[in-house]
Amino acid sequence: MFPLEQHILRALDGSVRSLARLITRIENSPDEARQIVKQVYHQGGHAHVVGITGPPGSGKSSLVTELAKAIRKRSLTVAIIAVDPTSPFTGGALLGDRVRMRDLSGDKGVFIRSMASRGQLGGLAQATGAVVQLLDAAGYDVILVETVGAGQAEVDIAAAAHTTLVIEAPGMGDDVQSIKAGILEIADILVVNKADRPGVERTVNALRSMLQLGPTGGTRHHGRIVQNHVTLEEQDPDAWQIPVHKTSATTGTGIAELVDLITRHARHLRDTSQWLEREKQRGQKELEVLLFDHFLRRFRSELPVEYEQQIIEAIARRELDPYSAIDQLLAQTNQ
Ligand SMILES: Nc1nc2c(ncn2[C@@H]2O[C@H](COP(=O)(O)OP(=O)(O)OP(=O)(O)O)[C@@H](O)[C@H]2O)c(=O)[nH]1
Ligand SMILES: [Mg+2]
Repeated sequence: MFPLEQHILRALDGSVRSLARLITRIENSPDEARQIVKQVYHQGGHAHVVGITGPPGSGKSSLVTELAKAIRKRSLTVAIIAVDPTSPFTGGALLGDRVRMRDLSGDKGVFIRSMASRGQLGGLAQATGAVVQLLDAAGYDVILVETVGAGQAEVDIAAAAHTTLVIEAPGMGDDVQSIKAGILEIADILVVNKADRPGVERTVNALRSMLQLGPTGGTRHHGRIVQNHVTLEEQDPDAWQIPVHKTSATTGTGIAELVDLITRHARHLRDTSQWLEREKQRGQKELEVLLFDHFLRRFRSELPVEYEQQIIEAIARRELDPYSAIDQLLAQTNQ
């Protein structure tokens, strides 16, 4: 086995094998993840990171596959990370994705990897963040990160992107209830996939009204959705019009236009200096995840396991409230 440094050098030099090995090590060891990111971080900063989230079965993986093909046609390289927080194993549910993404295999300009939860809280977000840094440093132009939009962790992962796509499909609950408002909040581009199916317009309209977009559309200004009540001339040029875009991953309808929208969003961020703002948001999220993990681990390493258990039991028996518990724990660890 090569030492970590060798793999890093090889991965940055284009070795897909070493890249894959490093990702496994990131997944298995937060300490190695830290070493890897420390060494590669300064080489990154070129990739356009695109998060793709939405309810199960809305067609994210199919869409990601088609997007990757369309991006390759523009002579850009693509890395795909499919994050499955619901499964502790890679494989299984992702087997279908492998079949779907088979069209992409053999293309050296595409790297595909699925990541599954290893059980620890925050662990997956942390590992995904590290993998994105590594792929960026390895030189991929576009990094597509697919997550199921089921919980906060997934939303966080998708939101740690420059551009976030929220995917919906017709017939998944006519009122688009399967999409939670919190998920819409993070969308830069709303995609109604399966446009070859009946009920597309209804879903498009439902999304528009959920966002309170109104006929002129909604805008995102410095990361916040603003309702339009001003005329086009009055509009802040920094504001981004959140498009509701129809695609079909099956027929290919709307895919090239979706790549155009993704590219246009990146250009918009750069033209309005919001790119740096997104980078700051990404940095902040990453810091929060790392700090959380760091303090939790430090805290636990300083406490006997039984002590934490005793506290938890005392809380459960209502002998101790959680806030007083924190006071006691902090007193124990001198923090
Ligand atoms: N008719 C139609 N079917 C589609 C389209 N896109 C995806 N599908 C089908 O929808 C099903 C789910 O597609 P996936 O791409 O696995 O969806 P996903 O959102 O990645 O699913 P999870 O990862 O399990 O959340 C598959 O049977 C696809 O073939 C589309 O545009 N039109
Ligand atoms: Mg999928």
